[in-house]
Amino acid sequence: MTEAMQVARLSGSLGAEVRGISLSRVGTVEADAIRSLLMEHLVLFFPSQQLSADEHVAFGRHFGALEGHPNLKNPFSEGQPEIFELAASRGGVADEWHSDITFQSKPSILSILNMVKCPAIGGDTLWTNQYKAYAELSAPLREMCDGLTALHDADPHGKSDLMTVHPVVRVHPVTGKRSLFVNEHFTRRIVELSHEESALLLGYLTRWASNPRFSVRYHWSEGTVAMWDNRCTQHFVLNDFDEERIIQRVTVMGDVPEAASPARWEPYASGVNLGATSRHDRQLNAFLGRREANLESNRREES
Ligand SMILES: O=C(O)CCC(=O)C(=O)O
Ligand SMILES: [Fe+2]
Repeated sequence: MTEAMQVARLSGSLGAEVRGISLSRVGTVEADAIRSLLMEHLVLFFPSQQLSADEHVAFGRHFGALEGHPNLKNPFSEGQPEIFELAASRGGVADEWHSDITFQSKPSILSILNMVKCPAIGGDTLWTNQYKAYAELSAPLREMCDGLTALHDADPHGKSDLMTVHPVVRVHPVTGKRSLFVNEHFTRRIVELSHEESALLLGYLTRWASNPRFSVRYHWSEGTVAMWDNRCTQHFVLNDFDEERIIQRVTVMGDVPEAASPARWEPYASGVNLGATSRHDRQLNAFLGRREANLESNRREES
């Protein structure tokens, strides 16, 4: 079956459309071939699949353990807890650049989306290649970013207290390549920089990460399945349509992102006198305080 796959690249930076394979009848040989295609193209599209929910979950399981969405409502909670659905009529349009679930210490590895219903015009999705976004930074900026970490939170889901810290540059566990790992949706603060410096650098990096030169834009048809690697891409849905748009997703969870270099600097600490501007450090300090308390209680348990 794998010989029959036809692969057509969709842009100079990432993305390929794959035909000649039925995802409802994939075995380990085909899953391995798809995995290596994904490592090469970062996002794959399989038109005309029309997968049932069971077939969607079975396909996803070839690539690792699946998990429902930690924060968003799942209409399948009875029969299919692994499937997560976004419907435009319920406000489900992911129109900010992100990679999935980065507010968790183990963010999603892969996402596999089934386009259930889509508008005839509009509602395209864009992806960007974060290997390229990293590689095409200047050498001094790459070197600085290698040693930084950033705070991510689930504020877009109304849970700003749910937070974690990841390296700003991560090393992909399969390809060994470095990618930029900050996004405008979930990343709030660079831990080692002041609030103002962080806002400036994060603003720059998140804008740079979405440079059209690193991107692919996909126009959907119903029954298409897309799969992408969250470790080295970001995505964004165009909120420019009138009709209903429904996607269902399964999500392959997650490993702890590996940093490009060991931590080089301490977290930013404001001066001795708390002033009006200290409010910008409140969230970071709350996170660091909580992390210190956890470390302390682990130390006590071990001794
Ligand atoms: O609706 C889409 O095209 C993508 C939605 C999204 O961000 C996701 O499923 O992770
Ligand atoms: Fe997403």
